[in-house]
Amino acid sequence: MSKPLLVLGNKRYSSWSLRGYLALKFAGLDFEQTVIPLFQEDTHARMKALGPNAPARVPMLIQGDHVVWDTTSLMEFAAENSKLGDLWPTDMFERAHARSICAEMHSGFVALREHIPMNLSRKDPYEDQPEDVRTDIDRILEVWTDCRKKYKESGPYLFGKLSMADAAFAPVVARFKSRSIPVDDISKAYMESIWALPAFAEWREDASNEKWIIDQ
Ligand SMILES: N[C@@H](CCC(=O)N[C@@H](CS)C(=O)NCC(=O)O)C(=O)O
Repeated sequence: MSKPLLVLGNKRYSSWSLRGYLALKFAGLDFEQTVIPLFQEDTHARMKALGPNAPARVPMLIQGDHVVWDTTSLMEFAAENSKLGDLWPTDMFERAHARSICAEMHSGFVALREHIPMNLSRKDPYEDQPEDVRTDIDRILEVWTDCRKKYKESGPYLFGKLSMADAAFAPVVARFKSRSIPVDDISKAYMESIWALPAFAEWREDASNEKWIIDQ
């Protein structure tokens, strides 16, 4: 069978694409990749043209006539097919905890997304902190420190061992680092562990070589 194709948005900006990419990398799956630049006149048409059921959103994974889309299902697909062991905690309640924080990430943090979008080229501190953004930041730090305190014995990631929850929160690490968001020591150490992941470093390298700059 040929390798699946992972369709991504610009690596500098597309936080959902980063999650999908890390999910496949964490699972040790082999794939080809292509980037469809966002915010272009033909962006949606190019996405829709990729196959039956192709959504006008990235990431999506295409294998023959099959399309897997929306990051949550991509993460589940990667975890089910992982060549590198379990990517959800094996304990039922820890697994539910991991899925809960991924679901919270997927459906929430609207103010953070709007005010501090991922932009891997930015290096300026975020000065303005409206209350809804502060609330989102505080909640994320609470999620991280709670996980790290509970699961620190088994490793440096949210659930000790690397899991899909780390893929879900990696773009937040990028946002906090690029905009110098003040964080507690536990969160800082967690952020450094994620930043140092080889797959994330590769992604940043690719992002820095992209030619597309989006002003907004
Ligand atoms: N719920 C989707 C969200 C995907 C999404 O919004 N992706 C953005 C890029 S980060 C996109 O495709 N935008 C295309 C557009 O709006 O034109 C997921 O989890 O994958």
